Amino acid sequence: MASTQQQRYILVERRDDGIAVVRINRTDKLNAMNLDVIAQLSSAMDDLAGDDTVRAVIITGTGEKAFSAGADIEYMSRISPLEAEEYARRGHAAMSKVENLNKPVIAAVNGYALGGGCELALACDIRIASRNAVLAQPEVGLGICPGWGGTQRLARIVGVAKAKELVYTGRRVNAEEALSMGLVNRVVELPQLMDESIAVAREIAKNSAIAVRVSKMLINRGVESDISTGLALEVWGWSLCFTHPDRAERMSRFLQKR
Ligand code: DAK
Repeated sequence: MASTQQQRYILVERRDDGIAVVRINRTDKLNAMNLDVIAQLSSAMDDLAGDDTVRAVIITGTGEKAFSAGADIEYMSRISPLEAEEYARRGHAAMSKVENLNKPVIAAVNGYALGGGCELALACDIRIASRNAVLAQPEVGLGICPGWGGTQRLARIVGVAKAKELVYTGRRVNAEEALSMGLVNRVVELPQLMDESIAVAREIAKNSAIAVRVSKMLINRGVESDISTGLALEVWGWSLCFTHPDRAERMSRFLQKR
């Protein structure tokens, strides 16, 4: 299979506060995701899933211009149908690993998040955007539909009507508009983006990791289910928290006013 030479396209920084920062590192192509980027992102998610010292993950792009300009158009322009299938399969797997990682993932959207870049942000739990962020699903202009979850996750996050408008037109939205439609959770100035993302990650990290993990699983599975199934899952997830010493320790800490 055609593939660019192996470079470190994904940089993982494990901080001593339990937060890991994952950076897409392909600045010269505005962090566009070729097969190597996808493969390295996928393997980074596997590593982080197995690391209990990491309590929250932040994904961002290197540089000040782009979170990710999407799938690699140059690569897509020259691949065979079989390579396209592999690209699709691996891309979906990577996005699902982000979405279902056993700890929360924050997208720090530092500029363009287009096509697959927007879809990567959508797979994250929380999106914090810098003022210069631009988000869009421009795929239909390239003769393809969104393919890494954009037709599914976008509608679940902003609602069907807005998702249809964004996907059919491919229109770019700025950070403020993205905020107004719930596409991003908050907007900050670019120099504050990492501090703000780390602050949110720290707020998460001070809570019980098992309780946060169960909550993520319940919300993710719940939005795919009818309400009674989701509520039944919640009963089991809630009860599961009682198997972990964190619950007893944290409740007695409260009762003893520690
Ligand atoms: N792919 C490859 N290269 C890209 C790129 C991309 N998506 N975006 C930018 N680049 C490259 C440019 O070609 C240029 O490379 P050089 O010419 O310097 O070698 C470099 O990055 C800088 O870009 P520009 O010179 O264009 O920079 P500007 O500031 O002038 O413009 C821009 C920035 C973001 C407005 C522009 O670069 C742009 O429109 N880029 C394309 C954005 C886009 O349309 N993105 C959506 C791609 S489609 C799939 C599932 C999902 C998908 C695909 C497959 N499967 C299921 C298999 C997803 C599809 C997409 O994401």
